[in-house]
Amino acid sequence: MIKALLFDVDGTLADTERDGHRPAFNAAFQEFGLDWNWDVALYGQLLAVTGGKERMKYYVENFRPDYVKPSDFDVMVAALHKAKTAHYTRMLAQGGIPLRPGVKRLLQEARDQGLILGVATTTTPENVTELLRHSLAPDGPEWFQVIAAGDIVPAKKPAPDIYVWAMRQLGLKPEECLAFEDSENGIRSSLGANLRTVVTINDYTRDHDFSGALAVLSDLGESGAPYERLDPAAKGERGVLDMARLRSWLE
Ligand code: XBP
Ligand code: MG
Repeated sequence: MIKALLFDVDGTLADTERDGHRPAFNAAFQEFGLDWNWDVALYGQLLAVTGGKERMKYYVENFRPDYVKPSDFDVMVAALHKAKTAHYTRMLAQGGIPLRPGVKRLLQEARDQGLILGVATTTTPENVTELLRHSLAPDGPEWFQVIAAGDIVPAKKPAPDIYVWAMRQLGLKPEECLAFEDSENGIRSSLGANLRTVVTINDYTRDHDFSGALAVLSDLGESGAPYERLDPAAKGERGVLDMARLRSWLE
């Protein structure tokens, strides 16, 4: 009996990475006078690491042997990330990043049917509330009974911690929930928490391994713009993912 839908944020609720987080990182690097610049291709490689602070450290360690870390490097990374988050939330406030197709429709329907909504994400909490407020509804954050985000857990995705934490807050078992993800790190996290998972891909993740997904879709679909089903089980199927179809998949 499905009681809750748990959503990843970046790449799932909205396509935030290429034109949102990435330019925000670059703006922070410029602000700090660093010659770091993450183009679209490099950022795609850096997305292997979840968490902005972790991603910057990964970049220095793996792509910048020339960079000499200052003694307070961790402090600097935290300050850089704070600046990046300010740039990103300002972008959201300017209404720059829309929700992906079908997201608002499914959230509204699930809410109308009394399901619990939750967020389980690696991103910073204020990035979630600002996205929901500006791209879903002014009371968007209040649609969700739990917003599990960022540093609230010790290990970020692909570790299952964030999903386990979210379900504990809701007092729900995995079989009562359904996860929505967009990436391999994400589905490894949700499957690690024993959650059935629907995947909607994006340009950065279309070639990821989504083995174990309940379904892999181009997006959630809207009437007049149906999704394309990409997993072998029903490749080519078209449709709109609504609660009736979800329930039929879960039975
Ligand atoms: C995506 C991430 C985040 C964002 C950047 O999270 O890994 O790190 O890329 O946001 P998810 P921060 O797909 O789990 O929503 O800089 O705030 O980490
Ligand atoms: Mg994601």
